[in-house]
Amino acid sequence: MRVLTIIPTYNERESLPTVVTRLRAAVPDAHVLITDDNSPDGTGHMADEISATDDHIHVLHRAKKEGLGPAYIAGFHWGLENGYDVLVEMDADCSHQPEQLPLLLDAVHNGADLAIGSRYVPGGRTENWPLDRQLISRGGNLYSRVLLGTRIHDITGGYRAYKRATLEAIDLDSVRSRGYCFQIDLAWRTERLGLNITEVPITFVEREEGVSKMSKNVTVEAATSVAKWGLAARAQTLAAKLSPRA
Ligand SMILES: Nc1nc2c(ncn2[C@@H]2O[C@H](COP(=O)(O)OP(=O)(O)OP(=O)(O)O)[C@@H](O)[C@H]2O)c(=O)[nH]1
Ligand SMILES: [Mg+2]
Repeated sequence: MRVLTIIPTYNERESLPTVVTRLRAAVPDAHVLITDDNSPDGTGHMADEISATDDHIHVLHRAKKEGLGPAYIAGFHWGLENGYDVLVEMDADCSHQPEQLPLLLDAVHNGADLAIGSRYVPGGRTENWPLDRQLISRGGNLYSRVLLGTRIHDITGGYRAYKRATLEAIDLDSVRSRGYCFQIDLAWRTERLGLNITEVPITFVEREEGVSKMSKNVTVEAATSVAKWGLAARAQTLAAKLSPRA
């Protein structure tokens, strides 16, 4: 399996060297793609320097900050074009511990079309996460369960491994989500395609360096998008029930 781990970055100078070093040590065969949105703190330049010393590390420079969604979509296209079999999502701030990546890759190896590193299945947990963040995260998952009827416990989680065929089955260019609802969007598309989703327990660790990109806009986007998708799905189910049978 050729594995590509995509790490989106925006102002992650303090965290980037650590996450890359830990990842290269944990899974030496995996390639890494740093997808930087022209970070004002020079993360993109730092990524170029790191990549110049290691042929497993690649950099995708994007013109401006557009959110997590477009950065990942660009990374997925790059990975698919370059022939990778598994495409991994990982945050730059070490909240997703690189040492746990083999757990996700094992799940894919054992048949998962999408493996999600989950905080909310038995064995999964968070470490040093402030109560307000825990509540937002738990609330987001509950909200998604109620409105979408999803069976996924950690649908907002961003530590994932996608089989290439899963991303090929999703119309990536139709994805409009920019912030964290991007994670919900893709997981739900995968679930609705009837593909195999496995949740693997992980320990999510609060970032130690750098600044959060969590914002009110991101939360509002997620709340309204999930409500919209839930209503659209219900309308579709109703229309199917009402339509005359052949
Ligand atoms: N390329 C790109 N990366 C982004 C953007 N927004 C966030 N990221 C990256 O996405 C990952 C997740 O963002 P975080 O700021 O860690 O979000 P969070 O985990 O909810 O917030 P913290 O709890 O404070 O860490 C990090 O690697 C960020 O650098 C963006 O607009 N563009
Ligand atoms: Mg983080």
